[in-house]
Amino acid sequence: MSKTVQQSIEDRIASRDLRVAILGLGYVGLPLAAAFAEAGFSVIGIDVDEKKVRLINRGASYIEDIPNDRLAPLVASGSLRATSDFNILDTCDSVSVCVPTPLRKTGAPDISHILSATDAIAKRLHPGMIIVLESTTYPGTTTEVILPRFHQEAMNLGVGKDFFLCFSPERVDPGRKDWTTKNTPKVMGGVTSSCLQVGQALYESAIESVVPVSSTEAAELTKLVENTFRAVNIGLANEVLLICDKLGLNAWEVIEAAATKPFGFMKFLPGPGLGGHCIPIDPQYLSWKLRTLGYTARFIELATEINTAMPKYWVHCIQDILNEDGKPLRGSNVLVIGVAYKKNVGDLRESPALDILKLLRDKGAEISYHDPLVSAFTLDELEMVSVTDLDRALESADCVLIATDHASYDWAELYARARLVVDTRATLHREQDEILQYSQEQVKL
Ligand code: SAJ
Repeated sequence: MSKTVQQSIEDRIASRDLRVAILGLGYVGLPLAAAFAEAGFSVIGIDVDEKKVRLINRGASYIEDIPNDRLAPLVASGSLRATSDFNILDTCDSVSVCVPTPLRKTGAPDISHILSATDAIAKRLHPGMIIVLESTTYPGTTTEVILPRFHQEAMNLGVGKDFFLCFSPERVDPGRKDWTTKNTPKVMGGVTSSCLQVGQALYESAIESVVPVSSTEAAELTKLVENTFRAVNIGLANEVLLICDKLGLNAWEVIEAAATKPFGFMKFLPGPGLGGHCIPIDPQYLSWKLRTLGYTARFIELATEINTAMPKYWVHCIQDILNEDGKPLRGSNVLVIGVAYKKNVGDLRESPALDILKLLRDKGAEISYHDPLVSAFTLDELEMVSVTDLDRALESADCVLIATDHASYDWAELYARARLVVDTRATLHREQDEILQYSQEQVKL
């Protein structure tokens, strides 16, 4: 009896006789491509950005988590190559879709990248093909949006029989060294049980553990719950800061003390606001979907309200501390330390530091910034360049705002040189004894 499509594809997975495509070569796609290539597959990375394609084919990485000395050997051996030609999908057996899912200006999900990837695949859908969507999206995208497009284009092919469709959310934490694409458990749901079996067999050959769930919707929601959990708890940490401000207490001291509880507590810290391309965005995908079902996800909406108000809170702190020094914000020189959305990365996406800079500029302050990982950027039309002489900039600033606590800074040195400091990360004041070293008028947490 001839083998079913599923049996033959599973045999080819086992013998690594499979051409794996990764569509979208960003901070998710490139590490995934490397993991499959290192697992012995022939991997084709596909991206619309010719520059990325050229860099990869030269063994040059643009993703901090994938150093050149890991990428170059994969390219040199022929295990991994990149292209911008989508026709290559005709010869690929699997394709993992790792494209961005931002928000529209209206706050609604923008799945346009998923749609164009789906249409490109649908045109080239062939028997035995495995499609795994990794991009974070609202529950229902895989079965209500992607699957119908495949069936329109390839009426003769049946899902779960001729091709296999899964959702498996990415869990990349940029900059993290301990948990990587390879060793972070990977949740996966299939449109049918055979889809899940095939998708799981493929991913288990490159990733240490795959966590099967009952449907693609369950997998889509799992990711949103993970990131909503973070956004809501960061919102709570920021509200603890606002509460401590009213009570004249140090939020970091209180939260660090609470974190000594060995069970039943998970530490989140206040900050300048919520940055990155995931945590501020993903919960909005969930609340949008729920609104279409007539439900308001109040925790998400409240956390968003608190988190997005943090830049304004910190600008008021700067105004207050300058006021106590007899200086108006207008015309004062404010230096922002660290503009990336979190420590030790050079990524500006949704960074609250940018909102703080815009607010300061709109209130007439003279703004400048220093960030060892961000050399320059454009703030609306304003060209911003990181100051070169940090010591001089610290000494000439009327007030310094610490927005991103990159590990490379010497905080004691910075405080010693700065006249006034507003510290959104409490870089020095995690321990009680150090809190007493700086009188209140110099430091506003
Ligand atoms: N933040 C706080 N207080 C905290 C933690 C974070 O203000 O206690 C801020 C950060 O400064 C940053 C934002 O929240 O601006 C997001 O921080 P993050 O640590 O969640 O970092 P991301 O967005 O780079 O990575 C997250 C992953 N992080 C962790 O699990 C630690 C994870 O949620 C997802 O795998 C990933 O987003 C994603 O791609 O979805």
